Amino acid sequence: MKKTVSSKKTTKKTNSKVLVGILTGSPNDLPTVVKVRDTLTELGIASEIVVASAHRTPDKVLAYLDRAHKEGVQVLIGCAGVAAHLAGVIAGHTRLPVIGLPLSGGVMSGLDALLSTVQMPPGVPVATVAVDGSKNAAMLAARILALKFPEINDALDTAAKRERARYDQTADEALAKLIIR
Ligand code: AIR
Repeated sequence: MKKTVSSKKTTKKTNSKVLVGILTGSPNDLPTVVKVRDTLTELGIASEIVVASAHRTPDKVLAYLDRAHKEGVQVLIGCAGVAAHLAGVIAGHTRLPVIGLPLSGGVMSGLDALLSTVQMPPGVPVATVAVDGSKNAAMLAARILALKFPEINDALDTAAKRERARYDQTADEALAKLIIR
């Protein structure tokens, strides 16, 4: 299958093999979806983005899943807006863990996508993150992979320490400004 965008830049190259397949329903979703790829790349996790719609190109979704299984992809992320059935359709065709990323847009600002993604029937789970929650979709994929890949666990530790330091520094600076005033 062509027209996939793989992560080329990995800050810490732990594994060049694609571990995460990110599917999204429209090219218009890409500005939000690329943030999933970027967060994974920062953690040294190779991923690929595929534009395929559960409604417009269902055959393409299934063809990608077939390839992903053969190539050893470990986690799938389904991203879509409005009637967002992509993650659910993926979950119906795989045993791999599926993360749903509902996207905003449309008349309901993402509430429609959130419900369409999260309200799965018992037995077919989709781990759904917040509307436009690109970072958490990537972080959840990383946590799943960390069970199997120690280097990803290490990358998550390092990222958590960095975030903590940044948070503390921002808090200190904000408090210092209050005291100066
Ligand atoms: N979509 C595409 N096929 C099925 C769904 N649910 C979603 C896309 C996008 C929204 O419909 O994920 O968020 C609108 O798509 P477009 O291409 O009209 O901008």
